[in-house]
Parts: sequence; structure tokens; C-alpha cells
Amino acid sequence: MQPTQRRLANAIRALAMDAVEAANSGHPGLPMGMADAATALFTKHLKFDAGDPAWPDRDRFILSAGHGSMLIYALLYLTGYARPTIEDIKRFRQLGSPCAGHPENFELPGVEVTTGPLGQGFAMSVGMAIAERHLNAIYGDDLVDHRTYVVAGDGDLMEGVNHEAVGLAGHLKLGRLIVLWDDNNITIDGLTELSRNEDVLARFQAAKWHTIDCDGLDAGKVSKAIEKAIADERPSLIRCKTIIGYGAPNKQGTAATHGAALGADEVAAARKELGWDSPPFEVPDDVLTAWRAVGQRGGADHAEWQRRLGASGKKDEFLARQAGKVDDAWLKPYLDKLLADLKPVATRKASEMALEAINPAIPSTVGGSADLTGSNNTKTKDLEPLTADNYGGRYIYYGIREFGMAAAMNGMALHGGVIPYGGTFLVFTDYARPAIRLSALQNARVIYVMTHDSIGLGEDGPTHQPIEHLQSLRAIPQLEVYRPADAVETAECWALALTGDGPSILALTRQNLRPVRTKAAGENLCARGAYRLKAASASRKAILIATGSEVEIALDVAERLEERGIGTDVVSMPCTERFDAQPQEYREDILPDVSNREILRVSIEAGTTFGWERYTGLHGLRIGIDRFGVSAPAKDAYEFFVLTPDKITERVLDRLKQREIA
Ligand SMILES: Cc1ncc(C[n+]2csc(CCOP(=O)(O)OP(=O)(O)O)c2C)c(N)n1
Ligand SMILES: [Mg+2]
Repeated sequence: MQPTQRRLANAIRALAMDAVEAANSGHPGLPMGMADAATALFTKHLKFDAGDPAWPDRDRFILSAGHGSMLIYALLYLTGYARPTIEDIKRFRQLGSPCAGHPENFELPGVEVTTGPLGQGFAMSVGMAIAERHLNAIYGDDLVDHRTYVVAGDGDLMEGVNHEAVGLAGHLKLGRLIVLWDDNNITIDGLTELSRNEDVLARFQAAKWHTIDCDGLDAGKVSKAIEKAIADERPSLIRCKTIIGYGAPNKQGTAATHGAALGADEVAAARKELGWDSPPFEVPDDVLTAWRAVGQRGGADHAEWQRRLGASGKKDEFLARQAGKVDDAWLKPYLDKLLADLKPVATRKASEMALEAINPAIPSTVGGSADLTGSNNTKTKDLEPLTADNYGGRYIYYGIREFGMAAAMNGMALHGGVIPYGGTFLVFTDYARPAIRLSALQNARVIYVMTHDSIGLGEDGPTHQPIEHLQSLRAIPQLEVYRPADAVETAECWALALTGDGPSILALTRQNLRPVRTKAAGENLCARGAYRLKAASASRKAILIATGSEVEIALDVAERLEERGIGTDVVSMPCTERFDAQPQEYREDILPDVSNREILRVSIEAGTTFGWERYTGLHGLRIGIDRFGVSAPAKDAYEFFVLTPDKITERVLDRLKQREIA
């Protein structure tokens, strides 16, 4: 006899409480409360094939409430994905188990995105839904025709980024986005009444969402709600009324089940309550067999899709694009043209010029800006807006939603088939930072076009002038921060960002910079992260390390020092992360490990000096800005902060004297 939906759901409940019990750590409440709803979704609606988690036309399932990670681990195991195995689940939350505390996309195929920071799974799902509609517009229903399903908790819907994501999804009419809200009235501190009295459904309705109410503990009713959501053209929020920790007779409905093991007695009581008499981590044959059949349900669809792909004449292109393959064939012809006609240009403008070459050559790019299109120079002439009426467009007006934009870009990048780039002012990376961090953790190829990268932006003043931003972003692992010095470097950095396998930030100037790279190099010099732009003429006594707009200043300082017979190297360092990854000999050649009494190392960057001792040594000289900026024209701001060639030359000479080098 086929087990009931409730019995299938109880397998999730049992695995969740047993795994949390074994780890004595974790969150049984959500998986137990949402087990019926998840069973409805997976058994009846979700299009997937457990045998091929990477099938491009699968529906995407996102557990935004990542603390309930045992829900997804149980589902992947029960439906027969290669991992996790039951042994993996027994080692829930232990070192080396793919069943990490929160779901990690880089650990388990089937986990589409990394969740845990509340709100971001929901916001990433908006990007997934955008990518689906965009690729559908290009390849048609035969190849791209799937949905994005989300399980979100109260916390996901309270977070600020949720408001940005809801607004964006409603505006873009992402009807294939379906969110199941675990409305259990509980968060960690207790009842949601403690902190929320808004009418959540009314809020979504106001943002042009379709909303439905249902009993989240009745799989049949959830299934009907999902059918209605599928039929509606708007994005849908299904409010699933649930009880946290459902099945644990003494603790259900309370915050006690949110994030702690239930304890042996309560687990035993729950087994009785649920009529579940199997020992821990054992799933009865009838239940496992039924679940395994669910995992194969999509096999026929998948085979049919493969056939359509084969017949489409677009197979190679589609798969290459899905795999994210791009080359930098655009770069050399572009650089040849650039070098033939050099003029001063802001690197934000140089970025636009590079994009004019990139966008026609790489059709998977999708640009955008958080309402600063004209300032970020992110929209090239050939890009049409991506709108509800034209999902085939390649430019997104994200509105003033930096965090929402960054999270959506993560979703797009992880969906595959799309390389998102988006802009705002560098200072507002702070608004997007939690998503930038997740870009890095998830290895999502997102390109952040962050302009107005220093006091050089001028009159907008200290609120808009980044100080600590470059260094704080460089401190994020797996994120490449590029600060190019001119148009040639900007193009090289774009090429690196596009061919990389993780996120990049391009920090670009508002103000014009004179060309510092005036001859063809034959290779991408920025790929090394730092390189000798100018070698000392006289005997080398100083190395000036500069980035971005300060490279031209460094060249002027070097000229003044050389006039005094002080041999000076200028090192342009567009990407510290890449330099750090170079072989020892290369790093030693550029920045020899000698005392600052032999060769003085000087860093020049119009931002905090914090951390530059990494390259100057403790007794080197660090030139920068260790306070907030000023509202003034750029030239006056640079003078105020004594970031001029003459003033810096004086400081270097003083230090050389102190060090008894000159
Ligand atoms: C951004 C963020 N803030 C705080 C937390 C810590 N946290 C994890 S779950 C949770 C409560 C979430 O409540 P709800 O979504 O209702 O989940 P439930 O208790 O119903 O499982 C909090 C505050 C987090 N993971 N992310
Ligand atoms: Mg809750």
C-alpha cells in the first residue's frame, strides 16, 4: 500500500529530530513544521531528477530559512540523490559532513544556494526567477520552462532585504516564483507578536503579489494552493499555517523547538505521537521506496528535454552558456583600438567603453544598476531593458535596492546561463555587503561595478567618499577587488572578472585619469595582481605601490625622486588578492624582502592606510586617508589630504633621510 502523505512527511520529521539529537545541535522546529508542505511540493509539483541535480531545466528549490537545513538534507536523501547518504546525515553538523549546519551550495548538489543569513535565500530566488524568464525569452519553452520554489520563515519575511526582493519580483511580474511561508507565529525570542503586527499578506498584495492561505499541515491543501499559485500570473506567496516542531507533543508550538535538540524523552514521545516506530536513522521500506520513486518522477521529463535539446540545433551553445564558458577574444582588438587613441578618461567611463566591446561578444552578460545607471556607466547602447514585457532585455533597473540587487545577482549567477553585473557607488557596498559576502562564499560569478571610488568623487562629501571600503572588501575571502589605474587596466580587469569563477568588484573613478599604460603589453598584466609599471633608472632606493587613481600620482612622485638621483620603481597593484597568489619568486621580484633601510616601500591609496603594512612592512611609509573625507571639488580634496606629487615626494624624502637611505 502506498504510504500516506503524512507518513512520507513523518520520515522528514524523524530524520530531522534524530540528526539534531545526534549532533546535540541544530533546528528541528522548521523541518517538523514544514514537513507536510515540503512533501506536497516534492511529491506532486517540483520538477527534478535526483539522478542529475544539474539538469538545467529543473525547478529550483530554495530553503531560505537555512537553519531548517535538515529539511533539505532529508529530502535529498529520501528522494535518492547521490549525497547525502544516511551516514552523512548521521554526521550532521560535524567536520567534513556535507550536511553542514546551514545548506551550502558548494557542498551538496541539490542545494541551489547557500542560506542561513535570513532573507537572502528569498532575495536570491528573485534572481533565479529573473534568469529563468530571461533564458526562456532566448531559448523558448522547449529548453527553459521551470519554476522557483522557496520555503521562507517569519525571519525571512522580516528582514529588510525581503522588502527589496518583494518589490522587485512584483514589479517584474515573476509569476514563476512561488514562496511557501512557514507561518508558525514563532521566532527565537518567542511569539511573533513580540515584534511584528504588520499584515504580511496585505504587504505582498500591495507589491502586486498573489497570496493564498492554507493549512500547512495538510499536504493535500498545500498542493491545491500550489496549483493555484502555478495558475496565477503573479509571483505567489502561500501562507502555510503551521506549528513549529509539529509532532513533539510537549514542545511543539514553542520557541523551544526552534534551535535545540528535543531531548531523548521528547523524541520518544514524538515517535509515539507520529506513530513512527523505526529506530533512529532508519526509514521503513515502504516509505523509502515511495520517496525514491518521487526522486525518479522527473526522469521521463528530463529525457524528453534532452531529446528537445538535441533537436534544437542549439545544444552546444546552450550547454556552453550554462557552463559559464566565456573567453576574452574581445580584449586584444579592443586594446589595439584603445592604444591607438589614448586620452584621459575616468575608469567608470573606461568600464563602459570596455562593456561596449564585451556585451556584443558575450551574450550572457546582464547588466544593471541600483538607480545610478548614468553614474555607474553600466548601460551600453545595445542593451535593452529587461522588463516584465521584455524578459529578453539585458539591462535591469534595480531601483534603489543595493542589497536586493546584489542578492538577485547571486541568484542569477547560481542559476547559470547568465553573468550578472551591477553598479552602485563604492561607498554603498556597505548596503550590499551581506550579499557580496555570500557571492564570495558561494563562488558566484557576480561582477560589481562600483564607481566613485574615493575622495576623488568630490563635492558629495564624506557620506559618499569611501575610506575603509577597499580594505574591508579585500578582507573578504574569495572575492577579487580590482582597482584599475587607467582604461587599459580597466579592460584587463574586466577580462579577469569575466573569466574568473567567483565574484569581483571593480572600483572605478568618477574623475578622469591620464593613461599610464601606453604600449601593448602582449599579456594581461593585471592578471598578476601587481606589476612593475616603471623600473628605477638610478640605483633603486624606493618602491612606490599604488592603485587606481593614485598610480598616476606615483609616477609623478617617481619622476621627482629620479630627478634627485633616487631610483624609484612604481608598482601598480590593481588586485592584492591576485598578487598574493603569485609564486614566491614573482612576489620577491616585485617587492623584494629587504629592510626598509635598503629600499623604502611606500603605499599610495586614497583610502585607509589600515593593512597596507602588509606590503610596505611595518617601517615602510603608508600614504592614505585615515579619517572621513571632505565635501570639496576633487582637486581641493586631494590637496587637503596632501595627496599631491609634490607633497608625497616631500614625505618620501623625509622618510628616506630618517632611514638614512638618502
Ligand atoms: C540575518 C540573520 N539574523 C539572525 C539570524 C539568527 N536566526 C536564525 S533563525 C532566527 C529566527 C527565525 O525565525 P523564523 O524564521 O520564524 O524561524 P522558526 O523559528 O520559525 O524556525 C534567527 C534570528 C540569522 N540566521 N540571520
Ligand atoms: Mg517562525
